[in-house]
Amino acid sequence: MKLYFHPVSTTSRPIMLLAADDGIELDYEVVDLFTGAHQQPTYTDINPSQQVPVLEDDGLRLTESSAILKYLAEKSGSKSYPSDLRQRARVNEIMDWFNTGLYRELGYGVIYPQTLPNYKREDAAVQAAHIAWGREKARRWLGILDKDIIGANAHVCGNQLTIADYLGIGMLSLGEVIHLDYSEWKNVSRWISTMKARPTWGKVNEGFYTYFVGPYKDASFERL
Ligand SMILES: N[C@@H](CCC(=O)N[C@@H](CS)C(=O)NCC(=O)O)C(=O)O
Repeated sequence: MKLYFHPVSTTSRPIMLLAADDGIELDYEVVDLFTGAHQQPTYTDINPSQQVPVLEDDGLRLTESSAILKYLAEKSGSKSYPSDLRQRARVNEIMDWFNTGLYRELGYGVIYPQTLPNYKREDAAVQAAHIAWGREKARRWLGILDKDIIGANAHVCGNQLTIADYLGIGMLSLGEVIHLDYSEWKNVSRWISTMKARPTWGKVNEGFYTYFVGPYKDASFERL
């Protein structure tokens, strides 16, 4: 199986983490987002959305990180995607919640407009209003993640690690680029520490820290 990816990518890192944890063998092919390789015709033929990740498996071509996580976990029989119908439904629910709620406001509302030139609004007032909107909504989602989703549990779907944890930690760790401080959300902070303590975390996220977090270490940002 082949994974088109980029090492800093919020949506590639969860798949790399699952693969590393479960020993799933993938041929990794970097699509260099920094040089615009994803916008070239050869890659647009592979994914018209011009985004990573893309998984190829024997004639199947799959986009969308959430779908790829589910496919790989199901195919490899990973414990991180429970076979029990109700438990699996819960995992799917939380993955949708991350993708359609928290990521939109935290990633596209607050972090990307401050770090990626193509997401920055040209008009300063529009940029400020966009970030203010994102910040308020992201704070609300973080409160729900903290109190209602994680609560006293170790993980986002109870006490077992699931692919929802992999998807979510990609998004939450993105906050490190703009030095976000999640300490007021105690359960979220505890869960982030748990995920980052995984033995595979450092190696999988080496590129993220080198090429995304590192270059912004002395920059100042609007935070939460
Ligand atoms: N919904 C997609 C989003 C993929 C996505 O946003 N990928 C980013 C990297 S994290 C990308 O390729 N961005 C390039 C661009 O949009 O120009 C998924 O979950 O896979």
